[in-house]
Amino acid sequence: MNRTLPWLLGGAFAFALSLNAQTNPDGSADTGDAHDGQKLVSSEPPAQVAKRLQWWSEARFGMFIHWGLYAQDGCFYKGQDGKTEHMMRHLQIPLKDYAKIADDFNPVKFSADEWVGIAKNAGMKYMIITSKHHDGFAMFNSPSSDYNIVKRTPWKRDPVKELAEACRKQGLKFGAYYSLGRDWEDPDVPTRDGYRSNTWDFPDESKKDFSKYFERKVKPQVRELLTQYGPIAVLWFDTPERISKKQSEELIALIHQLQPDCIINARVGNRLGDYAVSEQKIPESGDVKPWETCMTLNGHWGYKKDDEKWKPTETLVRNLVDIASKGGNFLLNVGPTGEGLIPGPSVQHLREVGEWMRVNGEAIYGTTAGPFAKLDWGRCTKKVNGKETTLYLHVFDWPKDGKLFVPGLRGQIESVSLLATGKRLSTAVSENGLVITVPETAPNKISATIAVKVSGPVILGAK
Ligand code: FHN
Repeated sequence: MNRTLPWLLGGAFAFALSLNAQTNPDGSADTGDAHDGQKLVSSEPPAQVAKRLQWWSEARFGMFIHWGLYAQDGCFYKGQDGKTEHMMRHLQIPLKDYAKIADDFNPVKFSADEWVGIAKNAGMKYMIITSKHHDGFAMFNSPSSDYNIVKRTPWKRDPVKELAEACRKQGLKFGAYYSLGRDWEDPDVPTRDGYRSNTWDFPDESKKDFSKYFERKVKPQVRELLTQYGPIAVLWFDTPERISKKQSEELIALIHQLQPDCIINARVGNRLGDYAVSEQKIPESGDVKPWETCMTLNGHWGYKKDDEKWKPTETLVRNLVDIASKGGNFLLNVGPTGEGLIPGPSVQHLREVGEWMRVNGEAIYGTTAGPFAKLDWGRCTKKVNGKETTLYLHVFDWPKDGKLFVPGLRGQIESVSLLATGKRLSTAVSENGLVITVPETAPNKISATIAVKVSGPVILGAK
């Protein structure tokens, strides 16, 4: 018998498995972050996807919430530093011991109205909360799995229900994050490299069958999320890991059958989904496909009690402007405490972002990427309304000589004004672009907006 045949078959199987486990063409691990230059391969007509995404594209700015048992003591466990919301994995806490955290999880200071009010006041238009993170603990009433916040905590309330209702009351869209390919409670969840599996309770990766977990937990819980809480605007999947293309497609079909308007991100796996995820980073340039940058306010997704390194409000505003100027959405994360409070510095910085948005939100909401490749002094977003185009110039570095040069801009300029006050500004057309005379002091030192209204096409480039 040919002795090499089994090796060949084994190798082929391993290769097939690796493809099935999602690797990029260059062999690098694909976290489902399709914003790696790869095209999304949605089977739907682009116009149908664009229609579903319309409110999302106009919203531009949302709140991400990472909340779970790991928040009980700020990602610490019995005095040990669990580092992040991956605390259970970092400290290899046995499931039976980790589950006991729920016995004391009693966030009596939680107020859905307050959390939604903080998001709304910041100018955010949608909210996405972790319904189940990698620890497998459902932060919602899940009849298919008793390992959930209503069944296993003294608090006995359903924050997903309360937040969905509060969002509807206050006019925000509501969505749920769901850890798809990592679940440290279920014995059948292998990961691409094993490294992100629960190998301390369930050591033998080769015995794990993702399809059993997919049928037993994923599909029932996705169905619960889409039938228990009214409209779910976004299902934000994470870490697709070993899901097959067929299973990704099956999940999308289930979601669309239950809620056709529900947006699905690309971490549903296998280059499917409605938009790409750029985690903790802002792409150098925009992208043809819809995309969203998700980012922490400090260095952690979940509440980390010893992390006080909060991003300054200037950074948050300029990130939002930068992302919008490239046509993306900004999903900014908060990590509430075990008591149910969003940390004070998060609230303060979001309040300050809201102050900026109340004056300049028109230059973010409903805009698309600006036409300039690069502007030394800031960014540009664009809004087209029939024959009229408004270019919003976001000036980070206010010119000291009172002259703002817009390279290459020509076309029928109807008006140029400060968005904050409506004050009209004078301009001069040079052969290389437009020169705007600006007041000595910027209306806002973080980012001041100038609205340039152009009738007809915006023309770029020297005469
Ligand atoms: O491992 C998770 C992490 O905890 C967090 O939820 C982020 C959010 O995008 N997603 C995974 C890392 O890519």
